[in-house]
Amino acid sequence: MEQGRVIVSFRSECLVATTTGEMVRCTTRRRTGRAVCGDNVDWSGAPGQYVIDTIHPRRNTLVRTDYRGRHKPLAANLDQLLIVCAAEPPPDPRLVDRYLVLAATMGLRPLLAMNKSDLGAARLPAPLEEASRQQDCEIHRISASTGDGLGALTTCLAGSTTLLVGQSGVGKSSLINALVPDRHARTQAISEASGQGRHTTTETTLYPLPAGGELVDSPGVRILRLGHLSREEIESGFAEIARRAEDCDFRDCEHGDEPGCAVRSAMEQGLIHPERLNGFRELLKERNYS
Ligand SMILES: Nc1nc2c(ncn2[C@@H]2O[C@H](COP(=O)(O)OP(=O)(O)O)[C@@H](O)[C@H]2O)c(=O)[nH]1
Ligand SMILES: [Mg+2]
Ligand SMILES: [Zn+2]
Repeated sequence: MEQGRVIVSFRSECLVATTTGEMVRCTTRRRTGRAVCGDNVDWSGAPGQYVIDTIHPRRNTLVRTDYRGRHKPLAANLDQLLIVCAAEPPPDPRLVDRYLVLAATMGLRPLLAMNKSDLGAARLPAPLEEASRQQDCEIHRISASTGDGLGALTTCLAGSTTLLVGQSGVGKSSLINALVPDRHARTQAISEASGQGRHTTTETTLYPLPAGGELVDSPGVRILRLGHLSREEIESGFAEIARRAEDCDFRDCEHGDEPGCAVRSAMEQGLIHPERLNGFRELLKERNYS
């Protein structure tokens, strides 16, 4: 039996990076369950018939929730969340708030990359700047086109498994291409080894980085449904609100027009950004109580 790391998974099959850097195609058995990108596994068998014997316990799991509220695991064992923004398309603070909640609930260290620095020094919207300060989110100004700032970012990614997220058009694909020099060859090798053809490009995939660490690209997380989260989980992405909510008169205060709301009064004193509070309340309302 040997150890390995799952690079990409399909229905009952997955590609495993072996300890010697090869890639093998393995089948999962019903009793071991389905492996996902980032799983640490034991595998064995003869060429062409490799199987996953064990999926090691997951430190955390990235889950996609569909419109019916069903959960599907996409990736496991992540350390960091790299939120990619750009001057164009302009950042959406509400979306970033959601990513920060995702990071906090999964126990991921959040990082923010402001891409396209070659187009000029873009100012972060105030609520976004506030969000990154409150959630200890390091900001990197980078350009996937010119390579500006990629050295410092590479150092930040080394030794960790980092999930890449961000709205369409901010330069995620360009950034992966810049950070993973053999990406094209890898994608082809993955397609060949999997026998799935171009289909693989839509699957959550793990890329080893030359300077250490791994990047996880997951097209599936671009729609972030957070309706299944508890109030406490949502609060974990809003440190400045959670701290003051303890002093509200009502335990289930929604920080609207309730009397004795400490959060509202903190906002009126300029201690909480109104857009952060709006974003928080929006997420509270989105919760489904099923
Ligand atoms: N000027 C500039 N354009 C960039 C940069 N990175 C990406 N782009 C462009 O932004 C567009 C979207 O990039 P893409 O990587 O496809 O974004 P994705 O949708 O997040 O994967 C493309 O036209 C890229 O050439 C950058 O650092 N500077
Ligand atoms: Mg892309
Ligand atoms: Zn309140």
